[in-house]
Amino acid sequence: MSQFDLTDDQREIQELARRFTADAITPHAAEWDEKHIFPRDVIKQAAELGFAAIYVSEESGGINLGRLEAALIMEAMAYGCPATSAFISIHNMAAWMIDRFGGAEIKARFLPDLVTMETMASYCLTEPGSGSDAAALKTSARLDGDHYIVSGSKQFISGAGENELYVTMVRTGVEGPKGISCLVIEKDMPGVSFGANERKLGWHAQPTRQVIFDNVRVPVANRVGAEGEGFRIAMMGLDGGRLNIGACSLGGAQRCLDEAIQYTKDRKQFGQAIAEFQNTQFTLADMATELEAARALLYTAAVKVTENAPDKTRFAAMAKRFATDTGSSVVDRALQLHGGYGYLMDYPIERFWRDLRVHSILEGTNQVMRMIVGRELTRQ
Ligand code: FAD
Ligand code: 2MC
Repeated sequence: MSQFDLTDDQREIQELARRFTADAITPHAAEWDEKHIFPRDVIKQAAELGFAAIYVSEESGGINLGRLEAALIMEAMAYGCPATSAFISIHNMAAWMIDRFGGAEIKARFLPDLVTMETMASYCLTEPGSGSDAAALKTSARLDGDHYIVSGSKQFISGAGENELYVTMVRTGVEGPKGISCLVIEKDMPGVSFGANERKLGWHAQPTRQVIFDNVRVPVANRVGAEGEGFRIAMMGLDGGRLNIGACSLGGAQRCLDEAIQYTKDRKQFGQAIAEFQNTQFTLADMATELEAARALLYTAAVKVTENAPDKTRFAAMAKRFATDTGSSVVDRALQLHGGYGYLMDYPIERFWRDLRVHSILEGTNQVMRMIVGRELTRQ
């Protein structure tokens, strides 16, 4: 078996995710987008397949698969709706952080409901004043007996207002990364409130809001990992999240490539199918080639994260940068091949174009991805 062959088990999980997408996601995704519907029930159905806890351990109720399997699932679901797939990815990232770094008590309290998606989780790192420079975050958590008093706000939080749990990076100590800890904050704790649902270019199928903490009393028992470990935990979560976001771009771009092939075979101009023009064929050829290259890099990076390879963070960053930029570029060309029809909401391309655009920004901008790669390449 070559390094890039999928095993029978991997093909099976991919097939399961594709069938689920075809049945439960693809037929409804345009409506979710247009009407800004958050499809909570369909997302819960994904949990029945184990997709809410893909790399959570079996002891905690997860399906304990690797990051390549997770990427295959995210890619398959994004073929129908990148926004929904990405939402499920973020939940997976938060659940994994609790399972991997939480103590027995916090795991027993939160994971059973996270695994079934009875409760859903957000990941809260970004603040109004700290996006790329995440270690500059200011949300404070001051120790008061067996509670922290948390004050501050988190910006652009996916799932905010809908989700029950907020895996939140807060400052418990000194400035910089070493003073950061990770707390699970519950929606119904007094002092938690939410901003308005942001009006966005894409990702309409899930809400994005500010989360505001006003002297919220959070039990010390809700801390994940030790004090000061929060930044490392957050970054390790993102190693996997970035793979998944890249996979969401691959899935969305594959859908648009398939749509473009069909469309150009059907559409006639100058007395022939536009697929017969050499420009069309060369464009499709480049789209397919670049997508396969991005997929190969992403799968390689996923295996490295599963294996905890020393260069996993660099590979996850390279793969996220390349897959998201390639994905958007492929979708843009698919739109061009559809002519004016590509610009209409009657066809799915414009939705993917809008949904994929944000993948180059969130979970670390593609400039930050270059910074991570460049720093490691030039480190002494
Ligand atoms: P800035 O950091 O202000 O960056 C602005 C520009 O400057 C960018 O182009 C950036 O690349 C560039 N830049 C910054 N620093 C450098 C540098 N050193 N070198 C070169 N260029 C640089 N965050 C969460 O924590 N949880 C979520 O669930 C979440 N969901 C999101 C959902 C949506 C729809 C969006 C839009 C964002 C979400 N985010 C979330 C936030 C996201 O991660 C940030 O937007 C992102 O990290 C960038 O931060 P910023 O927007 O503050 O931009
Ligand atoms: N795994 C483990 N540890 C890591 C790590 C990783 N991937 N990345 C960094 N660390 C450690 C690092 O080793 C260091 O520890 P030590 O001093 O003990 O060696 C510590 O964390 C600080 O790291 P840096 O010195 O690299 O920190 P710096 O502040 O210079 O830069 C940077 C970090 C820019 C990489 C980080 O701030 C970053 O990723 N910024 C982008 C923010 C981001 O991705 N936001 C996404 C929000 S979530 C979202 O958008 C969603 C949609 C959910």
